[in-house]
Amino acid sequence: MTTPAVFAGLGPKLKAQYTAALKAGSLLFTESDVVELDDEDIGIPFEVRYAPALAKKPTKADGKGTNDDDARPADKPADPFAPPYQQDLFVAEETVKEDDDDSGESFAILLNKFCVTPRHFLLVTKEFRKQTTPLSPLEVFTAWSVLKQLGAREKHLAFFNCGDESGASQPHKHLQFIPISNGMAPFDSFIDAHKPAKPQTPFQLPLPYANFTALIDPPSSASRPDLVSYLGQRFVELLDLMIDHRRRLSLSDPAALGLDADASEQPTRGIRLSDMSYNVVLTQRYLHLVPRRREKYLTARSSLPVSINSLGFAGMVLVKDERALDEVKEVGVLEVLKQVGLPPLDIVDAHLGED
Ligand code: B4P
Repeated sequence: MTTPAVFAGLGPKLKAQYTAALKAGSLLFTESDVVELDDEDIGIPFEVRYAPALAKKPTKADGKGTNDDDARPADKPADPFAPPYQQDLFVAEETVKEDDDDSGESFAILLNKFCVTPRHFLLVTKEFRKQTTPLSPLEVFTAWSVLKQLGAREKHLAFFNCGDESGASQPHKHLQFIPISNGMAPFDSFIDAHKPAKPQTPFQLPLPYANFTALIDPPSSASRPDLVSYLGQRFVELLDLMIDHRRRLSLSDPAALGLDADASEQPTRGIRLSDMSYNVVLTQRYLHLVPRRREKYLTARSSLPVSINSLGFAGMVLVKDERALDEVKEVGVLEVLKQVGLPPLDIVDAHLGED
């Protein structure tokens, strides 16, 4: 018996629900302009999306906590990803199991209420789980299966903002998905050009900030339990590298982590995975993880700092202010990403590529 596909028939459901929600006014689509900013040195075709209307949206820093707190009636729960779901935004729900003996994990797919790209949607856990917990093997598998299914018609990219400095504003566990308009994410070619000879080895791309990538290339005959375990393992390899990098950085450059120089005497002090901020980008072909130093790029001229989430590290930066846009154009996207990421370590690089 073949295992049924995860979220079967999702593409047409997403399209129909998005059209209905937009028409009903349940979803707020914000217009934006995209400026291409190819980096001449490394050749990544970065995209900067300028959405001035978003500047008026309340943020965590305004003490609003969630995106639609202002509009929330007193009796509505503060967690927008908890059931009962807003019907117009609800697309599907499913309990995904590793095998028949597994009780599985239940997920819902919801449209993003505040999107700047059409059909931006979220995969949320039905039970409340903290956004600061790492992705489970079944969560990586479910996200990858959704990408694979949708990719047959339209390529998508998934992302996970984890931790206070990652750009996350909602504490309920969620991954997000956006369609890739031309079928190629900005980092695809760069990753292809730097992939190691042994595809099973995670690697660091030559960028001015720490980053870790694992290629996804499971055997075509892999069973579902094998796939869950394979994808979970690929993600854990990246987490391991991030933890190792942080430990080494606490010795060599504690200030980069906001630590006192004394911290170098106790390199493991205070390191808890749930305290670490990082971004994850997932495509059908790779997982890319970037540890974070801070959420916002502080601009010199604009009063609006530029908040960077995982999409920044997928090569897509969002700005809400014209002066910030000019400044990003002037300094280049890599400089922005460098400031909000952590320094790369040669020593970690040396470990990558070993068996
Ligand atoms: P988080 O992980 O908490 O944070 P985020 O994506 O960075 O979004 P944020 O809310 O900080 O928005 P921002 O102004 O920076 O994600 C929560 C997600 O849930 C968001 O997508 C949010 O919109 C959505 N949401 C909140 N309340 C909801 C509700 N009641 N029902 C359903 N969904 C709800 O950015 C604005 C938007 O632009 C975000 O969606 C962001 O992901 C997206 N974006 C950022 N950079 C982009 C880029 N370069 N290209 C395209 N889109 C981009």
